[in-house]
Amino acid sequence: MTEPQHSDPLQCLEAGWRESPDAPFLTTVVGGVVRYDELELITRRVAAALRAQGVRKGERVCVMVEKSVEAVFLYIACLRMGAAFMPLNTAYTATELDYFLGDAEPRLLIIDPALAGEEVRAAATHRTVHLLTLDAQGEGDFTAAVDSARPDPIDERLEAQDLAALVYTSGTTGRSKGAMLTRANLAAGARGLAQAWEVGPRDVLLHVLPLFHVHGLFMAINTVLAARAGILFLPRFEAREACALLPRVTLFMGVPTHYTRLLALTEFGRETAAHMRLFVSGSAPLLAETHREFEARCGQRILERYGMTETVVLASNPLRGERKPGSVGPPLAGVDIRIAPLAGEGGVAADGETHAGMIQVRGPNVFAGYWRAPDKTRESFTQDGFFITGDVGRFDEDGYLYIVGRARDLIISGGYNVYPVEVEEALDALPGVAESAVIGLPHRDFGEGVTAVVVCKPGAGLAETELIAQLKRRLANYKIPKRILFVAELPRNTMGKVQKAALRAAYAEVYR
Ligand code: MLC
Ligand code: AMP
Repeated sequence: MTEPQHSDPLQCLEAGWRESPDAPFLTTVVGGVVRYDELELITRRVAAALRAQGVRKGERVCVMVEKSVEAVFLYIACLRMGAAFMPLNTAYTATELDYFLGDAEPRLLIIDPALAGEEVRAAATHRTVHLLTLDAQGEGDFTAAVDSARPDPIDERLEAQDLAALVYTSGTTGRSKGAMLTRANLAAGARGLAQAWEVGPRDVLLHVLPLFHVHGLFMAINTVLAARAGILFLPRFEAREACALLPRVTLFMGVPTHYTRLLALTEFGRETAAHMRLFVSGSAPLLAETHREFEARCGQRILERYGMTETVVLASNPLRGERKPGSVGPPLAGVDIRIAPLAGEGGVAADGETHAGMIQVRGPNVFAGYWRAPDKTRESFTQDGFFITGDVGRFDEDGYLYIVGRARDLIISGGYNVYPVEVEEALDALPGVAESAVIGLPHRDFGEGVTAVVVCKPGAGLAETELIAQLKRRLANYKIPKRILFVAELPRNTMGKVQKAALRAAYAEVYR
């Protein structure tokens, strides 16, 4: 195992390049290999292409592309020149993108050509953002710009507190906010995981996650860089293909949906997992029953960990100690986690366990605040500097954290966050809809299935398929309800508040 000590993600990369120049950094399934020493040259050329487009240190580069090796280079090139990488889910609609461009004011938008329709081009022009394309095969006018660029000779002066990434995350109220992650935040996350999981140059990670969220980007790529490990790169997760590739790797990082899909394959078993050193799960709760079924099937205990866009990573079950099903483990080294009493409750229980309360966190991995939203930033931190996560948890007597609920109205579907209020607003704006309530219901594949309960206006005959088709024009596809149920009225308490718990109980069996 190596001891990754660098306090900057780029230094991590360059250390790898110097110490093992011909080690493979990334291998594609069709056999392409990018060595560590090649990364230097390639990312300097990408940086030069960015500079030629007018991008300077501190400016945002908005990237809304399908997963590709070139997208990885683009991210590392931003790190190299100190531009803030701003990834967006390719599922976002033109309306959603327009908001992000207006809020972040990036210098450049690099987008998949299939997404760069008239509406998107108009939004970019109106926001005075220059647009270049990059497709899933790594082709596009951005690639043409890179091909004609000479390696950028400039070594920027980069500070730990410089902005490295702006990652948008939805709020319970209002629109998405950009979480400002510094270089120090990214380095702390990468170091923390490389150390905790003893990742080293012999490890190869099967990379199946999207590159537009912190899991696939910072936890996966940065940890590999920090440890000088390698990546076997899959453009998207397909269970059968992933299963067939497991014998070539040692590490896997996934969301619970990946694990339930692997378990659904009859061919997945001890033999396929025999070469694996570690399976990690995060981004959503892993059911204790999935944990047990997985161990029974292949003999490996999934290691569950807990993170957030605003904090990269916070807690992890131990590599060597006990991995407890249902728990996300103790805090990582250097991370403070405390449980703050919820109204009317709190304190330490007699047996050393804490009562459930709000999870608050502090540490070098915790972000610098929300982009251009000082009020929201202030509200999200306590006076003594702890970030209020919005997750409800408790510690057991061994110091293992359990996430037992959420203090915010949030659904996590297949590892993607969906804020019901956003879907409700979109539904309520449709003709014929009087009101709606959006809830998450237990779903075999996605963990929670986004579900809408709708009251129609008198005389309006609404069909589920038609409402779904209309929503698809407004919202990213993973936010679209899997089912829309019609009711005469929504259950309310005496204060007039919709009783979502009653709805969840009434419809708990919809997807079973
Ligand atoms: C896809 N679909 C989803 C969905 N993913 N619906 C609900 N929830 C999801 N997560 C829908 C699409 O809209 C589409 O519907 C249909 O499923 C098929 O789309 P697909 O693209 O073919 O899906 P698939 O490749 O099977 O995707 C499933 C998945 C993906 C599990 C591989 O969702 C995924 O990569 N999840 C990982 C998300 C992630 O990286 N989260 C990390 C966040 S960071 P239709 O109707 O349009 O056909 C974080 C911090 C931390 O949380 O701690 O990690
Ligand atoms: P995001 O804002 O997309 O980064 O999602 C972060 C949220 O995902 C956290 O606040 C948690 O609610 C949830 N999350 C991440 N990891 C886990 C986990 N292992 N178990 C339960 N929830 C998790």
